Amino acid sequence: MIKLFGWPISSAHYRACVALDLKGIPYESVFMDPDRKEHLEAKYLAINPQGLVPALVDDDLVLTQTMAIMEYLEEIHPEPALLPANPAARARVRGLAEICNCEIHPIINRRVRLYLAEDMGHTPDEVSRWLTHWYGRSFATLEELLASSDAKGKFCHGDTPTVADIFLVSLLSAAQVFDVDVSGFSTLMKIEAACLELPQFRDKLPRLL
Ligand SMILES: N[C@@H](CCC(=O)N[C@@H](CS)C(=O)NCC(=O)O)C(=O)O
Repeated sequence: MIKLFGWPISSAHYRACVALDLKGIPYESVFMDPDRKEHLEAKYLAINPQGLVPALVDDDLVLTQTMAIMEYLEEIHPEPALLPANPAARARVRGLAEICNCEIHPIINRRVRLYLAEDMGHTPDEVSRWLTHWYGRSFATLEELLASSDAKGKFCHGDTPTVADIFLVSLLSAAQVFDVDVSGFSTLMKIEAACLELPQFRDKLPRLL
């Protein structure tokens, strides 16, 4: 059976869980404790030298990075599709997902927050300003792109969930854990609400754990 290394409040582990659950692929989560730095111990670094979660392990196969994991799942298990069939639509969906994956997550990540606080001596208020600023910039872009798009339906693209929704909900959920006010992004909020009607999105939501 597939093993998914992570921890319950990890937004990236959540993304892999939602993709696996939407596709109905069985797996087992192997949780580590980030406060005890288990993800930086030799045992896990042998699996993922980056020291980030999730890592998907299936016998000899080891995959890291949630976008790569989702693309792999899409190829081996195409239904239900998490990417539209049309190439232009696929690129649009990937572009929306990458705003979360490349422009938000790397700079609000745990190790960045810890570096700001512990190595650079920033106060909790300053770290909070950092998070609010960078979430706000990218959520404002996403709000604009989605609110003005004819391609948006109930979800980011049409009326079925795609990788864009999985990335969006994972980062909205993390923002709310950090008390970043996201209530002004009404289109994003509506998409999140539509996603959370589905048990695959709702059941492992980081903020509920
Ligand atoms: N782009 C990566 C991000 C992975 C990532 O940053 N995971 C976080 C947890 S949500 C992590 O492992 N953080 C550990 C740390 O910052 O020390 C992906 O999507 O898989």
